Amino acid sequence: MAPEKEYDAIWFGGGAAGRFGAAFHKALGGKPLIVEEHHLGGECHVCRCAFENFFYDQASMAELMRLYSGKSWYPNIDLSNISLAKAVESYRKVGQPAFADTMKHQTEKQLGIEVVWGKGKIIDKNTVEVDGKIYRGKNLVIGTGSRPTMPNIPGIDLPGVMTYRDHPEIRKDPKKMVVIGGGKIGIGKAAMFAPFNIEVTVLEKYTCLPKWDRDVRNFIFRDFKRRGIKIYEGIDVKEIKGKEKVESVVAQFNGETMEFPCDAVMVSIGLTPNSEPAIPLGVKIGKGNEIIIDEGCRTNIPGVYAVGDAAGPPYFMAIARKRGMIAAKNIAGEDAKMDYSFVPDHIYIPPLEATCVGLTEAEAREKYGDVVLIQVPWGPKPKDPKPGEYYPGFENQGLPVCGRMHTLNLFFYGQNRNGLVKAIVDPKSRKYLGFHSVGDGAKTAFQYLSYLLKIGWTVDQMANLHEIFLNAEHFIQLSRLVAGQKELKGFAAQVYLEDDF
Ligand code: COM
Repeated sequence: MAPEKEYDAIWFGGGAAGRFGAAFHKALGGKPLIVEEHHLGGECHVCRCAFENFFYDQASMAELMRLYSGKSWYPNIDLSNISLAKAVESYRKVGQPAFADTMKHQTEKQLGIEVVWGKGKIIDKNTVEVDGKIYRGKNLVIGTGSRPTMPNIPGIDLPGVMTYRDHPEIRKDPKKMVVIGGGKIGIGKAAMFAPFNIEVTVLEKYTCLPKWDRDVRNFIFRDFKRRGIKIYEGIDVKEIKGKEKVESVVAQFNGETMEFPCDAVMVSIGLTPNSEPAIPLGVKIGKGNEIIIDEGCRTNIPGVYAVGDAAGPPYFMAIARKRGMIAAKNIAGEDAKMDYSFVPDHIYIPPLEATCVGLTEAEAREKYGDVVLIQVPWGPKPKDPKPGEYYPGFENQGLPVCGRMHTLNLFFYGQNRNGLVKAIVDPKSRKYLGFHSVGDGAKTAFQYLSYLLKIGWTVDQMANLHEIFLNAEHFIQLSRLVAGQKELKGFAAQVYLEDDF
């Protein structure tokens, strides 16, 4: 078979990494070809970020209706009509195909990148076959993504057991759901399912959100408690039971066997890179099934690169896209390297979101000793606040408030569920070490805060910025309040928020 054309690189997989890499490659003057079986943008608009964003809106709406129904001037809302199945149906009908078109249009028409559609087969490091046609590339970039990791337990194949991939496919509203795995996907899913009248229980073998700052974890788990979302940590799931479909989950907890009745199970214990298509090339594969790459996204085979989730964690769209960009630069003859420092992290917990970048307080104390916290709230909140009431003595209950449009509403009517803002500073250098937030709309700022951390931004520099009050994350004004201190101390009388979830 004669090759169709020769390309500077074949991008095997047109997900976030392949699409952005090919675009960067073309912009640098190269000739890329994307080989894609399903969708440009990968799983994004099928079941990952675009879907998550849409579903977050839906879940926030449901949660806000629940919170505000009948309060103040808000009408009483019939909450029995809230439906997860209906919410995802509209995504399937409109959102998913619309996003797919956008990606296709942007890639092929706007950017003019060649795409060959179909299931590709890697023949060798310069040759890919698609539907009997041969395509030749000087370089090959593997961007085949990842899949959910499934535990090897009885019942895992029962109908009703799903992963994030099946979430948009739900056709009937579950009543009781068990989420296996309390990482950011599991906690985010729990927070998103609960507003839809679903009783949610999270079972985590070790610790939920172990890498997150204690105060953010406390905020989330206290909020879960109030909303009736149950969490078990240190619990070992042994079996999923059911005749025709899932009926319960059996687990060992503190030496006891426990059974959790449910009609749906969401498995979220991690991701496994799809490295298999690259194995025949002889690329090195790591313990987690990832393709091993160097800082320049090169595999051990010259001219073969791996990008995105296929090359292992961190599993984050920005990292996928940046790996694509770095591979493109290196294909074009540069010597570019990935920088994994100060990568932000984010979870939707409707109607709010949690975002962080840099060190947690515990990590900062270990590394820098006495650190300064610039934080609100900085002490206990009323235990079971009634909507619309003021609680003297809890001076931090609502001000300064954290977040955007929901903040004041959540303070006044939402049982004091407005968020948390925390910056950690090294008092000697006055440089920030980490930023943490629970709020509404703060995540946008973290894209830039991660860069400020990297360049060693100080409290004094932050205090010189121009805030547009009320803003979503409050770091400018909070820093300005203390930046005048010669010896940086932060706020007086910091009182820890208790672990009371
Ligand atoms: C995520 C998909 S929206 S991509 O990164 O734009 O291709």
